[in-house]
Amino acid sequence: MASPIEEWVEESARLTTPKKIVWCNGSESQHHQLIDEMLADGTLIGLDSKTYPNCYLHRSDPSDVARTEQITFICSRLQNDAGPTNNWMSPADAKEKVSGLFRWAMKDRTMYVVPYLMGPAESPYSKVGVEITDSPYVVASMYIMARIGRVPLERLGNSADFVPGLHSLGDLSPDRRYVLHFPEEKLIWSIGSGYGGNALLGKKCFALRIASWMAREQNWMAEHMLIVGLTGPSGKTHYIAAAFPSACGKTNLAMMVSALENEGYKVTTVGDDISWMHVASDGTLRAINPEAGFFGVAPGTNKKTNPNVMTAVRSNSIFTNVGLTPSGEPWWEGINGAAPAGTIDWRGRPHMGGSELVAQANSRYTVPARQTPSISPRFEDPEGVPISAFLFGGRRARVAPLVYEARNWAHGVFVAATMASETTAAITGQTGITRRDPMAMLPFCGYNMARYFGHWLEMGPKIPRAPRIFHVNWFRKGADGKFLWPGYGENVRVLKWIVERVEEKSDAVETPIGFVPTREALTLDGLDIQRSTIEELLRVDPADWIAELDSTRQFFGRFGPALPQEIWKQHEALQHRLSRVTVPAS
Ligand code: SAT
Ligand code: MN
Repeated sequence: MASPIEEWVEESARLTTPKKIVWCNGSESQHHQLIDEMLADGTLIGLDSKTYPNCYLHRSDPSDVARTEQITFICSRLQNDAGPTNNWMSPADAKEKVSGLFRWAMKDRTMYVVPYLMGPAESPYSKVGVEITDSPYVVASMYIMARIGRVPLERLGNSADFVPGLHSLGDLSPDRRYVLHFPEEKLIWSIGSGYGGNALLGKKCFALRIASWMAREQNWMAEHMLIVGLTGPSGKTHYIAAAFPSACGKTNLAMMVSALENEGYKVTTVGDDISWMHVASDGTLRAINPEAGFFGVAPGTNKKTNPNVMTAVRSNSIFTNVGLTPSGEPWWEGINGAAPAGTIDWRGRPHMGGSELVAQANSRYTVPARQTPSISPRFEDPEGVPISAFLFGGRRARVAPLVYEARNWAHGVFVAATMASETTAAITGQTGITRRDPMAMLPFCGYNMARYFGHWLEMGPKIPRAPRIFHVNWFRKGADGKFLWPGYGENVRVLKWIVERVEEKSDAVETPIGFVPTREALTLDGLDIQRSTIEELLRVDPADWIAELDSTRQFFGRFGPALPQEIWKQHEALQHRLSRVTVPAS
């Protein structure tokens, strides 16, 4: 008798009619055979084998370079289960509309069956997915980003406990492109795109959208968070999970080189994008990184902003939509000075200088996580790492101080739910527009976000040793429009204060928005920064925060009666605390 996975493969083959089916076993030899085929047909270009051994460049269709939120749908039975911030289609409508696009889609192509495991091999928290795809580039990327082949197959056996994901490039036409999630069936359908976030179904589709739905049903948390360890001079390591919207330096923070290394503070990387967290028997919240690789934005990455990843990408990596130098090395804006003469741009054309980009703005590297020198010794720990603190942050030129601690769990959930970031020119062409992105989950929550806030509120009391909740802002600007805080490796100074708060060892002042460090509580030795700058970084301006209350009231209003009352209670309480410190205009 056919196993559930075999049955699903047969069913998918009847629909998409591939010319051949290949089961991926995760072996190096099979991976290299696939790479050789892609080198032969031009899907991949080999990079310099001395400086970038086993590294490749892929150029995507120019219309297919980023996630496409407008064609991403949650197909729950009830529209209200998707909520006001997700696109919704009924499962029946979605299947009818999109099965037509899958029909015969693999006619002249090979169908690859990619069983994959999200999470460490031996972890009770890991989960199996199976992706069917007609893109060998997707298979080679999944080889880096997840544990594929034998390991998940053995774990699965004859069980039906896997998340199926059907993917086809289709004809790559943007108007026949869909990324569909059927949360009740735990099923994913994606057609018309080969781009990472749309096509590597283990990442955003499974590990966030489907997993967030499962997590709510099963009392755990699937979050868009990096995970880092901060080891102090005593040798004790605290783990921190942090959520930021895009373009806020998440990957750089995850792989940061501590500016306090001489003082004995070292940062290690567990994950750069996603965290799955369960309450453990010792009362801690344990986090695993479900991924095995990093899929990071290349432009702006260099030896200064992220030396660890620059070392990591020197082998076994795939670069997508970056430039190619005459010596066969990858190149992107910000890597190091000007592009060498003779560099080819991301579309494969000679770069003529001027303002045309060499690398596409969302060009990427895909690299095995274990290759970063900063990788945590507990990266593969099946039990996960205990989380001491959550960090939420955004890009705010004003309003938010460098760091503050929430008053308690419920207040922390409110802080996270009001998270916002100002857009950068790269995203919209308009700068300084404040966008709310609660928990950085707006595009990734697989259900109604009002209920997601409710899930967060309910989780706190279930975690005996719950993480403390903090908000950070590396991007505050002075009157001259310049950043006040140096950022990057210096951010460790803020992490140190956070860990000392967790250990009840550092000072803070209570303000209406929460606890802000005293100037003395921040370790600033060796940093050339003026006293007035620090004061400005830590300042809480009640007038700014009162304006913020209006904006958050409007945002929460979108969720109607589904919004937990506790969120409104927190909003009122903040208003009350602010009104006590502001002198009314007479
Ligand atoms: O764009 S992706 O979803 O592939 C990656 C990311 O946004 O973190
Ligand atoms: Mn992400």
